[in-house]
Amino acid sequence: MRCLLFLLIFPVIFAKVPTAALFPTKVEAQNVVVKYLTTKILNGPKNGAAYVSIYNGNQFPVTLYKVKVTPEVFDRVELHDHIERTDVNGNKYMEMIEIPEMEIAPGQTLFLAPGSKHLMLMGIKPTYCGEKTLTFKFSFRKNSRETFDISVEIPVVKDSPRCGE
Ligand SMILES: [Cu+2]
Repeated sequence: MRCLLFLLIFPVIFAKVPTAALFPTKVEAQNVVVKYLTTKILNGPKNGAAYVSIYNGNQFPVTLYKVKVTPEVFDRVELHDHIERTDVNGNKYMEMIEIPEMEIAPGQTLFLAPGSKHLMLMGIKPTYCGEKTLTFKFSFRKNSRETFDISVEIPVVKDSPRCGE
């Protein structure tokens, strides 16, 4: 339910804050490029979201299966998608669901964005505003089952209403 509420208010807030332009950090490893990591932490909601684009320059698919943030200012990070549902009156609506992983085909870019697949930052802790930077560790699996990580550091947005600045 909280997720649904967040979805409804999100487009308004996103339009005001062009955060993607602020963090053009690009980190590459194993022919995978992680770019434009952006967090969306609002004042009220218990959970936040993060968006990023991930390019797979390999000849084989790679799968994002886990994201961990340090310092641990969130209870956990979930991989989410939106699916269309129909209510008892036949009205369609979008709902967020947790998914176990996200596959990126060879030569393709996975865009995590509002209204699409995204990272859900579950349970924002009070310590969030005390941090200067956060490190997102993205864990990938190749189709050979071999795994690798890519870590991306981004600043904590202090001028958000949540942090009172
Ligand atoms: Cu979500």
